[in-house]
Amino acid sequence: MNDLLNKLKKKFDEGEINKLEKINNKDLFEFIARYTEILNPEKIFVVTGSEKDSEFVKNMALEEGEERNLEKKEHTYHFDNYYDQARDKENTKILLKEKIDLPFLNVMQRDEGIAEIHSLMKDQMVGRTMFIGFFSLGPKESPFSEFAVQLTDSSYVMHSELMLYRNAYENFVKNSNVKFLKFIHSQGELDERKTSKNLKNRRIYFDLETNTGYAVNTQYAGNSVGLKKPGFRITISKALNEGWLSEHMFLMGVNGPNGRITYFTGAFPSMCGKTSTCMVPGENLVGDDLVFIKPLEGIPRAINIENGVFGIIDGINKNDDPIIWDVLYSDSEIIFSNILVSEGKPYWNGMGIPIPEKGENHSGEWWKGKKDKEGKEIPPSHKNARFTVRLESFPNLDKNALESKNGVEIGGIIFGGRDSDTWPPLCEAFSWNYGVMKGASIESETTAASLGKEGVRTFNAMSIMEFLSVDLGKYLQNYISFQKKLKKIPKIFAVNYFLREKDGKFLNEKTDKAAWLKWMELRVHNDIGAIETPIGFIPKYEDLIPIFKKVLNKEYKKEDYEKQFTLRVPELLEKNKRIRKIYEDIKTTPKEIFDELDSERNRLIEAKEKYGDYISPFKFYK
Ligand code: SPV
Ligand code: MN
Repeated sequence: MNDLLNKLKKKFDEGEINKLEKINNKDLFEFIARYTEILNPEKIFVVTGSEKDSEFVKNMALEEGEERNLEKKEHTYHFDNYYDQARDKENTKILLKEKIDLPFLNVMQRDEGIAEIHSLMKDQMVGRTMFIGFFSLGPKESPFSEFAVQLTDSSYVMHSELMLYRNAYENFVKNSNVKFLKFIHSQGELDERKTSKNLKNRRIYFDLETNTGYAVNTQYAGNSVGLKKPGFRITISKALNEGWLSEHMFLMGVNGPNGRITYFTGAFPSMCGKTSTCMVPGENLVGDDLVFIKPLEGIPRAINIENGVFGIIDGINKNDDPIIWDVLYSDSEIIFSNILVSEGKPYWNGMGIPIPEKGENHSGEWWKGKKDKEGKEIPPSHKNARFTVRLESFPNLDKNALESKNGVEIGGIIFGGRDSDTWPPLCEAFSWNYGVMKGASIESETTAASLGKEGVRTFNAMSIMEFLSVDLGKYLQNYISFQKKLKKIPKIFAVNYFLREKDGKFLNEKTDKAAWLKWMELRVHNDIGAIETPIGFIPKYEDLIPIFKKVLNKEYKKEDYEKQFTLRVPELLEKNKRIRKIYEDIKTTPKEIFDELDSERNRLIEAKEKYGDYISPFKFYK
C-alpha cells in the first residue's frame, strides 16, 4: 500500500499527504492511484471536512473563476455552458457486462464503456488540482447510510457536495474496511467563461458491478455531482438486490392533532409540485429529493440521504414560496447557478419583481431580446436555474428527523403527476398493491413553455424513469414484495394539483395542497372516514370544510368540491388502457400490476353503467 502512496507523493503539497496516510483502506488507495494515473492531475487535495479545507475549496472556486461573488457575502454564482444546462439523457448510460435490451434504459457493454470513458478522461487533469471528498449518504453509520468517495477537478462540484452531503473523512480514518460508492468526474477543457467546452464528448456512465459513476466534459450538477443522480442510479440497483427502496422522493412531517407528527415521502416528476409540497408553511421539512426506505423491525422507515437542497429557482416568488424566498435572501451560504446577475444581485424568471433588462447569464452578456444561435429568445435565467443551500438554512427543517440514524417512520407515500383531465386532486389507494400500481401509472404533461406542445403526456413511473438503472418489472416486483417485510403498511395516496375545467381553468389553487396534507395525515391514523369510489377513497365534503377553514382560512365551496372530485370515467378508462399497454410490453411486469389495473377497470365500467360518464362524488355517498 505504501508503494501506491509513494507514487502519489509528489502530487501533494506539504502536509496534505498526512491526511491520506491516516486512512488505511486498500480499495481506496487503489482507486485513487488508478485514477491519478489516468487523469494525471498536477496536485491532489484531500477534503477532510475541516473548516480550513472547505475554505480552500471555496477560495479555489473563486480564484479559478468557476464561481464568482455576489454582493451578499456567502453568496456566489456559477454558470454552466449554454448547452450544458440539464441532465444529458442521450449520453447517460448504464454499463452492463452483457448488453441486453431493457425497456427505457440506455445500456452499453461494460468494457467498451469503461474503455471509452477512460480514454476521454486521459490526462484531463494535467495542470489542475484533483479534489478527493469523503461523504456519507444519510446520517453517518446508520443502518441506512452508504459511504462514497468523489474525485473531481471542479471546485464548484466539490463545493456543492460539501453543502449537499455529510462529510465522512473521519469515518474512513476510523474504519479501514469502509465500503464505498466511487465517483469520478472531470469537467474537461474549459472555455474562457470557465464552462466545460467539449460537450460533444460529454459522457455520464454507471458501472453497477463496482458501484462506480463516471462523468466527463460536463459541469451541470445533475451530471457531475456524483452523490446525487449518478449515485441514485447505483442505489436503485443496490436497493433492488437487497430488498429495500431507493426513491426519488421528498421526506416531510405533517403536523396532526395534539402534537402528533406523521411523516410522508412523495414522488413527483420535475415541476409537478414536489418541492412546494415539502415546503408547505407550517409543516416540517426533512428532504426534497432522495430517500432510502427500509423495513426496520417491520416498520417502514425513511431517511433523506442529502444534507442540502439543489432546487429549481424558476418561478420562486415571495407569495407562493415564502420560506425559500427568505432563505434566498438570507445570509446563508448559497451557490446560484444559471441565473441573471446584474450589479452583483441575482435575478430569475418569475420572481415577481422587476428584472433588469441587461446583465450576465448562462449565455454570457445578456440583454432583453437577445437570441441564441438557433434564433430562440434567451430568457433572463435558464428554466433549470438552481440554488444550492444547506438544509440547516431552512427555518422549517425538522432537524431531529434529518439526523435520526434510524430514520423516521413513514405513515404515507404520496405519488403526484401533472394531469389536466384524469386524477382527482387527492385519493387514497385501497391497498399497498393498488398504491404501487398508482405510482407505476404516474404521467406528467409537458407545458407549452417547455416543449412547445402542450399536454403531451409522459409516462414516469414513480418519477424515476430518467434514473432507472434496472428492469422496470423487477423494480416494481421489489415494491410489491416490500409489503411482506412490513408489520405496519404505509398508506399510499395519489395527488394531482393540475386538474382543469373544460375551459382550461385550473380547478385548484396552488395553496390547496396544505389542506390535502392534513386530510392524509388524519387518514393515516384512521381519524376520519372517506368515500369509496372505483379509484380509491376520496375525502368527504364535510370533512374538508373545517380543514380548509383551519389551514387556509378559506370557505370551501360545495360546487368546487363537486367539480374537483367528479369521477371522469372515460378519461380514467383511457389512462388505464394506456398504462396497461406500456406494461404489456415489459416481460417482467408483476402479475399484481395487471390484477390491479383490471379490477380498477371493472370498477370503472360498473360505475359507468350505473351512473354515466361523469359521476358526482355525492353519488358515492352511502
Ligand atoms: C431533478 O431534476 O429531479 C433534480 C435535479 O433533482 S437533477 O440533479 O438534475 O436531477
Ligand atoms: Mn430530483
